Amino acid sequence: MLPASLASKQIHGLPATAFYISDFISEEEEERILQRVKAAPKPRWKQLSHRRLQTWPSGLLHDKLLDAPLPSWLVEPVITRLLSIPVHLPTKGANKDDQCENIFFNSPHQRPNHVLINEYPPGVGIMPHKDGSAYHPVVCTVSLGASLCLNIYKNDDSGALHPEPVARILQEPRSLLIITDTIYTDYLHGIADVEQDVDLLPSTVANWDLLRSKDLFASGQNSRQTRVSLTYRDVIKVSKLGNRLGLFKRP
Ligand SMILES: O=C(O)CCC(=O)C(=O)O
Repeated sequence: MLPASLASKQIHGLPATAFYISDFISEEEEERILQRVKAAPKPRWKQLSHRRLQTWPSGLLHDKLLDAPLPSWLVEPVITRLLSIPVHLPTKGANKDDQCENIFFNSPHQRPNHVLINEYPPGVGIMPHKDGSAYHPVVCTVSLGASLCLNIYKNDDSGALHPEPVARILQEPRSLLIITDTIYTDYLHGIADVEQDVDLLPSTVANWDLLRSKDLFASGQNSRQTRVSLTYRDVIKVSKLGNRLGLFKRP
């Protein structure tokens, strides 16, 4: 069941602003998307040292995306559903259009146009990083297959990374995490290279109250299994060249 607005799903106790919806897609939808990810032809995968990833519709060139549609299995149900959720509940007397603004209402294309698919086997994470200025500062992550913790980091005054995360967000399979505003622009995020997330407690997991299956983490531990993430973003600069050459048709 989708929330009436994102406001009820805000992760409090974090820098502004992050939202977590534990049951964003169903088990059937999760399975269908995982099948499409697995069915992608081998050249779609970019193999990094421990992790592999797919980039849809294509990688960026000098921070620019060649205009091309996303495949329908990345649009339905995720983008349609995402755009259907207003950020705030309507307030009495407000203009109707203002009441229904979703999280992409002020992004250049009013919707995500780019998806990264990352696959993390147990023990594999991603270094702390910022997503950077090629994207409008909203990133929406759908998690598939398994749970893990996303760590949030801050640079100290000299610009060096403070090694201890300032917060942790536990992402369950089928959940949606939205990161925007200061937490997007001023903080870094990363995933530790561990086989187990430990010390999981209401006091150490920022989104504990919003979790679907707190009981699964009652031992304070999460044994990692292979987790796939879909990260949706709006790339600011889009080149129409791909369209003019007729290079891309919706797969
Ligand atoms: O898999 C995730 O949740 C994070 C992915 C990520 O940090 C990225 O794509 O930049």
